[in-house]
Parts: sequence; C-alpha cells; structure tokens
Amino acid sequence: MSGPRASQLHEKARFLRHASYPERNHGVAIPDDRVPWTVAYPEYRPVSFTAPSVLENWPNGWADPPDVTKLTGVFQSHTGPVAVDGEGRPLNPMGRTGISGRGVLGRWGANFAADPIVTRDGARPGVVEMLAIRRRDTGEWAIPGGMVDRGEEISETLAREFMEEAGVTLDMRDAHELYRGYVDDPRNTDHAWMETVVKHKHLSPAFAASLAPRAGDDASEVRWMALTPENLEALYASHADFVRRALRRIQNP
Ligand code: RP5
Repeated sequence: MSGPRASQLHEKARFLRHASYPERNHGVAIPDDRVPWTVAYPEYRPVSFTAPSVLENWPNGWADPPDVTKLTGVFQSHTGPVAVDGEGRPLNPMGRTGISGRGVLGRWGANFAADPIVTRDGARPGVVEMLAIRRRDTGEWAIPGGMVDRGEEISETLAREFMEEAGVTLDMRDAHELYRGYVDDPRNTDHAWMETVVKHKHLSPAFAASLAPRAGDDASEVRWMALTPENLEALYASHADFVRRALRRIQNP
C-alpha cells in the first residue's frame, strides 16, 4: 500500500490562497528545491499574517500567546520532533509555505484535529459512499472532522464532531485508524499547521439507512457522497488521500 509522495502532502499549503490570507510568498511560487528548511533560501521573505480572530482569542480563548517564547515545553507533532527557528517559532515539518505567523490557526506548531470517515455500500454496485459535509468556510466537500479539545480522547472528538457537523450519534471507539500526521490544509503557515488522526468505520446498509443526517453549524450541507474519482479529487485539503485509504481497506479488509 503506497501513500502520496511527501511533496503531494504539501501542495495546498504552498499554492492555495485561503480567502482571508494575503498571497503566499508575495505571489511568487517557492521553488520545489527551496521548500525544505534544511536548504538555504536567503532571499526568502514570507508574508507575515496572523488573523485578528487569533490575536483576540488570547488570553481568554482558544489561541496561544502572540509571543511564542511564553510557551513552555516542547512542540508536539505526530510527525516527530519539531525544529524551531532563531525566534523560537516551530517550523512546519513539510517546509516553507510563503506565510509566517499563524494565519487563522490558534496554536503555534501543530493544531490537532480528528477525522471520522464513515462509509456504506452505495446504491450503485461497486460504489462506496461516505457521509460528507460541505464546509462553510471554503464551500468544499470534506470529512466531518474538527479540532481536538484539550484533554479529549480521539474517539470522543470523532463522535462529537460527527454529531456537531453531520447530526449523527455514532460510537467511534471501535473505528479503525487509517492515518496520523500532517494535513495539507490551505490554512497552514510556516509556524502553524494542521495534523490529524483519521479513523474509519464501514456501516451495514440497514444501520446506515436508519441514520438521519443533518448539517450542523460549520456545514452548509451533508450527504452520502459517492466516492468516485471526481468527487475525491474535489475534497478539502488532503482528505482525498485519507478516503483512498478507507477504500483500500474496504477492498482488502
Ligand atoms: C482539516 O481541518 C482536518 O483534516 C479536519 O478535517 C479539519 C479541522 O478543522 P475545522 O473543520 O475544525 O476547521 O485540516
């Protein structure tokens, strides 16, 4: 079973302009060979951007302090040890993004999420369907995932987000882990990025038919989406990669 090349997991965070972000690297593409921090790039001048909503959510909210040196302890990441720059800021493990600061992400370094992939056999033979939501922020279809609250177990986050976004109560404690690591999210910056744990559950036709999904606050729509190549390609961030893992698991249990 092969996953995507590392560079494929760092495309949207390099080239996509998030609606509320300035243009990455002043609109100049970062050459592939200059993406890793280990390669010198003296003329690199990323655009500094931390959203007002992030700054307003400290100290009484979900964000870290503006001064990264006020944080204690080492930066955690599913990808391994996190390098820091001369100012003590954690460095995106996949390399340069053209934006410094935290963008709209609250935490310096990894911002941890969890993604529940819930599938069923579709009406058309051989077509699997996933309960998907349309995100309000980008309008893209996505896995109904979300941020891990402090002290929360992953299975709790998965079930809570599934309920909040898709309106369905589901026990995720027996779901199968497919992935743990970096997400190629359009919100990622040099110093703040998304990481996730993806878990999968394939439902029986009768149980799936008994569910009554409805879109929650962060979703404008919810539906059982046929996992065709076209639909996969259009998914948010690197969700297509995660869903392909689920499809491989269904084919080779
Ligand atoms: C993605 O953002 C994750 O894979 C997860 O689906 C999502 C979590 O962020 P919010 O939906 O809470 O904005 O990177």
